[in-house]
Formats: sequence, structure tokens, C-alpha cells
Amino acid sequence: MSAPHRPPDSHYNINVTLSDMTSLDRELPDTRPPICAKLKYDIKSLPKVSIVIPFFNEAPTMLLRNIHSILNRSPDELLEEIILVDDLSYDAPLMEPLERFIKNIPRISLLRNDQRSGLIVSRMRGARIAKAPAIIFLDAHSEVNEGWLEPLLDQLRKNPKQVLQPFIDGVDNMNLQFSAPSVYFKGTFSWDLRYTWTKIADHEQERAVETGEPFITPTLVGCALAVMKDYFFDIGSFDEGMYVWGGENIELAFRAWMCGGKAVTVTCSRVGHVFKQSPNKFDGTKGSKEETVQKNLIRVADVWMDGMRKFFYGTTLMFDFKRLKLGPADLKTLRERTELRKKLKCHNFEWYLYNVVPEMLDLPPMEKDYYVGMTYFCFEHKIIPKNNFAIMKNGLMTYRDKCVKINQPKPYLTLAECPPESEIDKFGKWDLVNYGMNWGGIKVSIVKDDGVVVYWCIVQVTNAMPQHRSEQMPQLGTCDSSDSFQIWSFTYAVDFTLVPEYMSVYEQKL
Ligand code: UD2
Ligand code: MN
Repeated sequence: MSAPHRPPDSHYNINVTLSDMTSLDRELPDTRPPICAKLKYDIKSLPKVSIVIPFFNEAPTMLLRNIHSILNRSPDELLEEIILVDDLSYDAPLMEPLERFIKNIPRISLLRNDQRSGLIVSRMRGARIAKAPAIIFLDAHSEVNEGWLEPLLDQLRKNPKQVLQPFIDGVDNMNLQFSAPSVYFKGTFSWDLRYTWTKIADHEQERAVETGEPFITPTLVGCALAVMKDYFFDIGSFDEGMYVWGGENIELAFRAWMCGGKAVTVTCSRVGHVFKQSPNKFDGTKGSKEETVQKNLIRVADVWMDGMRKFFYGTTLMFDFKRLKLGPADLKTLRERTELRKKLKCHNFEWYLYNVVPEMLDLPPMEKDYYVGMTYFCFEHKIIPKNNFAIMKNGLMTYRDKCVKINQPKPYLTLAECPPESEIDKFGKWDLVNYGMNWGGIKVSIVKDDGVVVYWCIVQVTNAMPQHRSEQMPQLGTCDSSDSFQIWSFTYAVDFTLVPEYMSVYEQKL
């Protein structure tokens, strides 16, 4: 079924000849659990699908390989159409050459936006004209693997009230190598509403591998989604008040879960996605990327998070460029979304946390005015699975109800009961050194019995202990501002002072 393999060209090489079509597909490693290849589907019972692919100045080789992978690996009976939506690209190969290329392909259509509309609006354009009962949204730089379609459609047949994502495999953005993670992740979120990956429990992964069954996901990654058209429009499709890019995947997942549906990862459906190194181009759009994304996220928080949106504001307002208030036009469409939520009689956000992401019930300590959540170590090696280390204004570093203590004489980090205020100096007082908005060095000072003050900084160390071979460990060392192994990036720095003001903007709207 697959065309002969040939070395992949660069993601950024847009000068490939479009006439050279068949070589654009390639053999991919079968990354599914072995059971998946044995599962049988009754093709006749499955809904047909329209595939919607928005693109803005994407590498044409990726787009063409994507189209070929779909055509080669989807049963004819199931593929109704592929709808390409050009979001006002200006790269030459995506103009006339692309039209020439798709002219001879049946079941493919190309819409061109007359203004840059962003991925959300572009997807909606495709979704509205989709002829099939099921819709799949794909990013332009995807590559679908063997047997990808049937398990998705079979899940939708069994339960139309859900939003599915295939299992996303990685496509390396330099050499286009296709690879599957050996650890299975679900989608979660941070309080500033970024998409985060969280490992699923071992027994859940074992079950998924053994049976090929799907597993639930609290949020959706966004680059590939499968949904029944009727259900999608019944629950409010995408929030078309969102601009360009960002947040729509979190919003759709919150909404599906809270309004009677669910979000699920389909183990046996594999789709590769290029995680781009260079960030999305926001050229030709109003406002900076950060502002645009923040505007979208404000909508997610205000419509769906109830009182818990104080954590969103508390973890984003420290950046002055994120202190945005929506204008009248945006507030109007925002109000429509809050009305939609009422109409759908959705659960509240607390219900969602309890039932879908209970691990998020460990709430950040918002009553304190200085809080830094530490997740990523130097070079983004993840050492702590949760964002619950906090440096408080009084100098204590807390972890849940415990405090990080310095043991002596050879100093090392342990957890202990928190001391009374009067003993913090001897216990270990923490502070940030050489820090920026959400990064910096972490210093601890201790007053010894003889009154001498000693201090250390946290350093990233590899192979620190035999039981933690090759893991990145935090250790205490001599402070050195030029040592990049002493720079941490923080998940949040909370500024609670502005939160009430931003919360009240929302209250007035209702
Ligand atoms: C992620 C998602 C993406 C979307 C986005 C949040 C993953 C892996 N991918 O970023 O699907 O959910 O987060 O919104 O999570 N595009 C346009 N017009 C634009 C911008 C983008 O048509 O103004 C197209 C783009 O060509 C691509 C798709 O929309 O086909 C998604 O954009 P992306 O791939 O740059 O987003 P990504 O994967 O970095
Ligand atoms: Mn993408």
C-alpha cells in the first residue's frame, strides 16, 4: 500500500517539485500496540468522515505527505472528502502549484480565506460545509499511520457524544523521523492554561497496550481531533470569538467534559505531528502572539472556570502584557458563550476537577502574595511531576503541608514539618537570585548556632546517587550566577493583588 521509502526532505524546504507525488508518502514504523493490528472493524457500520486541514504558509512537502498518507491509509468507503482551508498563505508553492497538484485528486477541495482568520475560524469554515457525519481536524504537518481511521470512527459509532484524539506520535522537525513515546500521556493543563502532558497510571497504560482500548484525557492536544458533526455543533463547535491560535483545544475539552460528553485518546489510531521548533507565525495578525493567546485564554477561564479562574489570573497577571481587558465586541461574544453554557446545563468546574483531574485539586496557595511553582529544572528536564513547590514571602519553601529543610553538616534537601516563624532563619530561608519573570536561581541561607550565616544555591546534578542514575537531581552547591545549571524555570509566579479587579470585570458582565 505504501510507496517506496525515500529520505525525507527538510521540513523547511519548500522548493520540492509538486509533480513528484507518489514519493511523498513513505513507510512508517508501526507504533501501535500489537493487538491493534488484530482488531477487526465492520467498515459498513462506521460513519464516513470529512477531514478538515487549515494551513497558513506551511511547508508544502508536509502538507502533501499528509494528504498522501490520508489517501493511502484510509478505506475508500470511509473517506468522504478532504477540505483544505488556506488561511491567506503567501508562500508561492501553496498558490498555483498546489491547485495544480490537487486538481487530479478526487474528493479534495481547497477553500481560500480572503483574510487571515486563524486556525479556529478556518476549521469552522471547513466544518460547516463538511458532508460526512464525522469530522476530523488535522494540522497541516500531520502524517497518518496504518489503520489510523477505523478505530476513531468505531469509537464515534459506539458513542457519538465524545471528542476523540488519535495517539499523537512525534515527527522530528529536523529529520522527519517518526517516533512513538514508550510512556503514555494524557492531556492536562496548568493554571495559566497551558496544555501539559501527564503520564497515565501504569495500570492504565498496561490496559491500553493489552486491549488497544482508548483512555480518557482531561484536555486535548489540539493537532488532531475526531468528532461527530452533529454533536460538535450541538455543544457549540469552537469558540469563534477566539483569534488566530491557542486555547481552543483546552476550551473544547472543558466543554465536552462539563456538558455531558468526554474527551478520549484512541490508543490504536496513530497520527504523527511535527512539533515545530520555530513558533507559530503571527505575522499579518493584530496584536502580539502573547496578547492574542491571553485573550483566548481569558475566554476559557471566564466562561468555564467559575471561582477557580482566580488561579488563572493569579498566575498570568504578573506579566504586564497579559493584563488585558476585553473590549465591548469581545465581551458580547463572551456573553454568548456563558449563555451557551447555561443552555447546555453543564456541570461546574469543581465537578470537572473532582471527576476528571483530581490531581489538580492541589490548589496553589493563593492567599500568599509570593509564590513560585517549580516544575522544570535546567534545560527543562522534568524532575518534579507536580507544581507544588512554593517559595513563600516569609522565606519557607513548602511542598503541600511540609517544608523543604536543609540537613547539615553536609547540606542536603529533605522534607520536614514547617517551623514556627521565629525559627525560619535556622531552618533555611529561601530567596530568588538573578531572577526574571519566571526563571532564576534559588538560594537558601541558614543562620548557624554561632550566628554565622551560610548559604547555597540549588544546582542540577546528574548521577548524584546510585539509585537515581542519569536522573537530574536538585542538590545544594556554591552559588554561581554564571552557572546555567543553577537556573530554574518556574511554572508560575503568583501575583494575587490584581486578581480581584479582573474577577470583577467578569462579574459585571453577567
Ligand atoms: C497546538 C496544536 C494546534 C492548536 C494550537 C492551539 C498541538 C500539537 N497542536 O499548536 O492544533 O490546537 O496548539 O490553538 O497541540 N493555522 C492557520 N492559521 C493560523 C495559524 C495556524 O491556519 O493563523 C494552521 C496551521 O497551519 C496548522 C494548524 O492551524 O495547520 C495548527 O497550527 P500549528 O500547527 O502552528 O499549531 P501547533 O501545533 O504549534
Ligand atoms: Mn501543529
